[in-house]
Parts: sequence; structure tokens; C-alpha cells
Amino acid sequence: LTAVWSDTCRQHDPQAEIWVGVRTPAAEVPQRVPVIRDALERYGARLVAATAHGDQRLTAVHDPALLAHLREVHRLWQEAGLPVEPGQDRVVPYVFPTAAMLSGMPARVPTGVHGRAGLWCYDTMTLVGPGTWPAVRAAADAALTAVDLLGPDAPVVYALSRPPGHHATPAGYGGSCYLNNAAIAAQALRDRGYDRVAVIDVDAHHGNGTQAVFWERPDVFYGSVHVDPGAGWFPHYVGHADERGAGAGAGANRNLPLPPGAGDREWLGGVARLCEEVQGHGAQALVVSLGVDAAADDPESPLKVTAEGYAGTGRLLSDLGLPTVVVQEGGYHLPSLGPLVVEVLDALVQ
Ligand code: SP5
Ligand code: ZN
Repeated sequence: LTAVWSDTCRQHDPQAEIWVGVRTPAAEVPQRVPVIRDALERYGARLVAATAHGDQRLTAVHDPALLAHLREVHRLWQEAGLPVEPGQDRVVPYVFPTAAMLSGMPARVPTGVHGRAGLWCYDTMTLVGPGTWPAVRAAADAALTAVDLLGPDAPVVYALSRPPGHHATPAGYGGSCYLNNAAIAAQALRDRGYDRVAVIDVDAHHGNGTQAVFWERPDVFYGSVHVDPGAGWFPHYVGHADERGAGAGAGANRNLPLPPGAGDREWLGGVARLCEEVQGHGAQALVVSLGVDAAADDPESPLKVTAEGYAGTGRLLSDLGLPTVVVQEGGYHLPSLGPLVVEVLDALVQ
């Protein structure tokens, strides 16, 4: 197994998330990087350092203005002298343009960074600090390096991308995600000459960002199994079963929401169905958005997938026999995070 990582991914330290108005300790912590890295090392993976890639690979998926905003916002926030509580020097928007945009009236982009921050961010859980941009950039570079390394002698390559990416839309960050590492990898595979690519998302949450990127695209299938957003779970607004893509992409999107409390049987049934759809789509390469936050002991989802369920997930993905780039998404229970990632990867490389 080839695994790409970057120590720079540890530099992002959000410290907290503001959830329903309450500052709570962050679940998406820097320690996730060494925890997963150590498990890969014990497993005997070949660890490769991520290499730098140009911005064109990112702007193939994202609005260049989102990149510019993420690169600069923390510095502008500091320069504006906005009030911060001691030791909590993080960007959190307080006003969002949603209602103004939906009104149909002309809405102006504010000049002040405290007004403008909500234009690019859709929640209060996704904080930006001084190390956020280098880490976000390194996470995308890890995914792109995994695409580079994919080949006959490395048919499965894993990218330890952190912070995660699947909630990041073309022009909006949220859900602890800033740039969409999996979508960037899928587009890079398209550009490498794979005419049809599939993304299978097994994070506990729906990948609204990846779905948005490929919504009208027939060449990139997106399929996800996740906790039902209609039952009150993030990302709340999308991820329902009737969302099938639009325009030329109609039919190339499949959501399989599960009720809270669902375990291995329902989960593996969903993964198996996504694999069938990927075969029907005629995909020549696969990206797996691998979150392990559907685990029974994970604090961020009510799903109850076991270690055996994750091994079964890896076996189903392996049976597709496709060149596969695996990109890390969620997974927040630090004691089981590394072992569960290895469960999936070990089954996948067989
Ligand atoms: C990539 C990914 O898994 N993103 C997850 C985003 C969903 N987070 C939802 C947060 C729900 C409230 N969490 C509060 C728990 C206390 N830390
Ligand atoms: Zn998740």
C-alpha cells in the first residue's frame, strides 16, 4: 500500500467549533494526522511525502476567489483589529448573504472582511487560523500526489488529506472542509485520461461539496451512503435520495441516506448498491472519500458501523478492480481512527 502524507497538514488548528451558538472543542484536530500516520506505519505502508502542485489543479474545481479568500482571510482579520478573546484568534463569520441572494435584489459584496467572510463560508463550525491555508494546500497536494503515483505497481494509493474536503463546494467552505480534496483528485484523474471516473463517499455525512462540483457532469459519478440529513444531520439541506444530478449529469448522482442507528447490514447494503452503480456508469478509475465517522464509537454520527463493517466496505470496493485513490475525510474517535482506516485499506489492496 502506498500512502501519501504531509506534516504541514498538522498546522491547521481550529481549536473549536461554534455549534448552535456554543463554542465547543474541535473534533477535527491536528492529532488526527500522526494517529493515522502511525497506524499506516505499523501496517507497513510505503509512506511518501506530498509534492507541491499548481493552483490550476484547484481552480479546475473551485472559484479562484475562494482560494484567494482562504489564503488571506486570517491575516486580513488580524489587520482589521477585530475583537478576539485571548488565545482564540480564529475567523468566524457572523453574517451570511443567503437571504440577500435569494431575494433577487442586487446584493453588494462588503469591503470589510468581517462582512465579507460569510460570502465564502456557510457555517460557524469551520474556523480559520494562521496555519489553515498551508494545511489545506498540503491536503490537496497529498490527494494530487496520490493521483500521480497511481499506476500498475500502485493500483491503490491513499492520501492522508487533512483537513477533510467533501463538504467544500465550488465557492464555499464548511463542515470542517475548505478545499474538496476528493473532487480535486477526481478531476485530476479525468485530466490524466480516465474518461469516466466515479467517487464513492463512505464518510458518515453526505458530501454536499463533491455532489455540487459534479452535479451537471455525466463523466464523474458521485455516490454516497450517509446518515439521513432529513433526520437532522449535517449537511441538513442536501443528501436526500431524490437528488440524481441535473442536465447532462442527470442520473450520475446517487444518495443512499440511512436512519440514525443503522449498522453494518444497512451500511454494506448501501455500499454494495453504490458499487453496482459505479459498474453501470462504466467508470475506469475510482476515488473513495474515506471517512470512518460512521463507526459506533464516533462522536459525530449516530451510525453504528463496526470494524468488520469497515473491512467489508474495503472488500466491496476492492471487488470493483479499479485504479483507486482513497482520500481521507472524517473520523474523530482518536483511539479507533487509525485501526479503522487500516481495516478498509487492508481489504482494499487484496
Ligand atoms: C468531514 C466531516 O466529517 N465533517 C463533519 C461535519 C459535521 N459536523 C457536525 C457537527 C455536529 C455537532 N458536533 C458537536 C460535537 C461536539 N464537538
Ligand atoms: Zn463526516
